[in-house]
Amino acid sequence: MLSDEGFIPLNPTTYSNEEMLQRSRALFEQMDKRRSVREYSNQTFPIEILENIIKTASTAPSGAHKQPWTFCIVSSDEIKSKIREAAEEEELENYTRRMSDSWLEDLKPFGTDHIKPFIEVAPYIVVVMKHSYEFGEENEKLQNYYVNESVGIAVGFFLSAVHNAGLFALTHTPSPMRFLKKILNRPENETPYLLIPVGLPADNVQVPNIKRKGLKDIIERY
Ligand code: IYR
Repeated sequence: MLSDEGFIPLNPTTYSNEEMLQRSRALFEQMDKRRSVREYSNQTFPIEILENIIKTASTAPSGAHKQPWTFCIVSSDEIKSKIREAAEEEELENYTRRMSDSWLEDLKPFGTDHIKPFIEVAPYIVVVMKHSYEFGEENEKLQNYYVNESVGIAVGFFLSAVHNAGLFALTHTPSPMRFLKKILNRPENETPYLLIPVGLPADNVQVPNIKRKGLKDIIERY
């Protein structure tokens, strides 16, 4: 939503170089501790925390500021079970037929298979929907722009906010994800983008022993 006033002053908060150095380092050190988690405790947490996280996600920039996203929060055990059953059906097909040998080989270090208990165990499942277009007042179709980029950025903000809150998540894509639209009864302009369990890790969870690329592997200077 754009304000009626057209343009308003930015009133930016700015910092000295030293402060920027410290702040940038502190955020990196915090984000470097983020890990995807595949095994959850069933311990729940106040939904207001998740709402704050979703408000943070929705501060992301988007094409023409259309904010082409919906974050569906699933806490109903019945709906989680339906989602798990349908997701495992697709994943069984993926692991046994659709994924190439090299893909399966690439996934070996992560120990994944088609069984997805986290969908039922995590207290909340957030299904992120992208809006390919919107409906206007007279049900006419209104265009959205750079929808994949916009929703991807919003999910990045979401994952950072989850980590900042001291919670854990997994970006899960039980593809094809059409079943999510059906189970959640979403309108025709929405397409499932990601399924994200959010919660606390199960006791003594282990994570894959992976390293992140260093600067020299991700930066080119010109
Ligand atoms: N969606 C499947 C397979 C999978 C694919 C990739 I690429 C991953 O990084 C992890 C898993 C699953 O969730 O098991």
